[in-house]
Amino acid sequence: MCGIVGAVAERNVVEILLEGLKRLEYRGYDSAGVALLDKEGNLSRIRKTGKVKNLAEAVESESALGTTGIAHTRWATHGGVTKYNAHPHFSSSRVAVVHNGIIENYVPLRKELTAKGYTFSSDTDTETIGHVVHEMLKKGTSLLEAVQNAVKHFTGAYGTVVIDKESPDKMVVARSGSPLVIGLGLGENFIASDQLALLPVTRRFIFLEEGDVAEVARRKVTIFDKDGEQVEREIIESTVEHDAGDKAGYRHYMLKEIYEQPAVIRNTLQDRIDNIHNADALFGEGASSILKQVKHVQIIACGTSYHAGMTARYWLEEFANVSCSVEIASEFRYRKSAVHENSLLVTISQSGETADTLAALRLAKELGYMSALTVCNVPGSSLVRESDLAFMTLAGAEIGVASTKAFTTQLTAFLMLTLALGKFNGLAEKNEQKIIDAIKTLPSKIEEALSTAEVIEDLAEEFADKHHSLFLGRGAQYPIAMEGALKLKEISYIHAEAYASGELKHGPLALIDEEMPVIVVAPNDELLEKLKSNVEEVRARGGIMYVFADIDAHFESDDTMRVINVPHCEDIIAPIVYTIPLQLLSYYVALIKGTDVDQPRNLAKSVTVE
Ligand code: F1P
Repeated sequence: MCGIVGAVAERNVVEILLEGLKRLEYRGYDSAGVALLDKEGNLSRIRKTGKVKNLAEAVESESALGTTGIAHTRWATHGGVTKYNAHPHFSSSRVAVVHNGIIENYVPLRKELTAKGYTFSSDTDTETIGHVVHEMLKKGTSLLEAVQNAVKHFTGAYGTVVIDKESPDKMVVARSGSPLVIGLGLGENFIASDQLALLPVTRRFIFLEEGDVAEVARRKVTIFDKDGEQVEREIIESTVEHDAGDKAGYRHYMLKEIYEQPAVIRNTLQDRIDNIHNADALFGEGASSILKQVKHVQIIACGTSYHAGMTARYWLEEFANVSCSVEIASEFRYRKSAVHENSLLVTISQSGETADTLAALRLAKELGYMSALTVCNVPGSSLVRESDLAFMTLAGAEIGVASTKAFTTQLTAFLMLTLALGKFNGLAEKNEQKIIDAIKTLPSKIEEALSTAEVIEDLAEEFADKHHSLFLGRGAQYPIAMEGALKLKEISYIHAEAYASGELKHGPLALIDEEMPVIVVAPNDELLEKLKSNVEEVRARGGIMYVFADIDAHFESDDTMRVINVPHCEDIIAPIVYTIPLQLLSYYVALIKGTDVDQPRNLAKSVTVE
């Protein structure tokens, strides 16, 4: 969470910082700020609540200038959304700091620092960083040494950048738990919490590792590892394409990303689906010999990615004959779990930086999983770097906070993992071919599913005044119902719950009335008759239903039920196809409600704090 950008240059860095913040706004957008040092060592600061554009207006009207600068877009953890809690934070008018993460011991630190005469002007944990560094500087050390000493006092997670008025041509940065990447320029250098921020100025990056502290000057970058040893880190040439400014004519990034799904699934499949037996090419070197031995798959993820894992479980157990458990990362990491024999840990994440998922991966390494695979959309992200194997979803940058194309490409990845594991666990060639043929129809089936948009836009009106809703599905469509409910919650702020429809009579039926729309996911599969009985249970209690159904499922619209036809497809790909109309539903309801579709309140795209 929170976006960080910093620069040291000969030129004025203000535009670089603002452009970087705009590109990072998906990480948090409740307030933003910038601190600048000019060549004479004058330190200035501008902070604004609200989006980066508010800050940009203020920066322009004040004609701000600086050759060294740090900037931040905030997702509040400690302290409300006010100008005073916005970063950068100062210690006196000497040290400025931006921070991503949580300093967990900030309460005792605050007490100690107050006793030493420091005054606090915010409610944040971050402000302690500036004061501790300042305290170290008073002992006559360099900024680098001051930060190296200061970090010894912090527990929790931080990606932090510090500048000091007395050393105007450098930044010192430290990483522990929150990602930071150094961007290398010619006679100028940069820092950011995500390479996307720096793509307009460089493509050469150094990804800092856990415990690294680095001094970033105009012409020199010096990195020290967690033991204080000077180290060389690899310089990586980025291949990431990203133009955050481009909505390609769509009103929102989310809509653009929904419509990109046929193309990005095609990308994700290309060169892979016809090469499914070459596990090393798909999942990384050594994958074949690892997958051969897998007896159990443990999937760990959060949010939408967790729903991808829940869906994958149905496929892995049914078609690959491998037992599978799925758990939310924040639960897994804090309980004692038993490790199955020959168990493969699979993390799923669009960002590759989700703090809980990363912590779960690190824990799993200690617990003795045979190997760790990540299904991820961001090359070079922490999860990719720290996993043994990686399957890269090729969804391209996803800017809308509510995940759409990242989710369906994750599901596509799991269909391929199912085939790869199936090969070693008795999946018959004939069935394998049937699955491959079905997977290949995905892009065109999704195109057809997108044609439901007009009908859905029309029925979205009926949701605008509702406060609650219920999503129902069975089998592999149960997690899709969960994902549909999550999308509606995230962007329209309508309370939405999902149930496996067999559970209806165990409680949720009590909620049914005409104010509670019930959304049913109804492909024409072997569970259809069971689902139809559940639909009747809702109808008998006066519920209003919206049924997303295969035409051959023979549902008919009437006073209490509106049927939306979804194109017929093979059962195995139905969870992906039925996701599309549910994404569209949440989008059009949000549009009518006038919410901020791409940046819904209180959320962020990359959840780098636990
Ligand atoms: C997990 C997640 C996303 C969601 C939102 C917040 O992220 O819950 O699914 O859309 O952006 O984070 P990740 O682990 O998949 O990056």
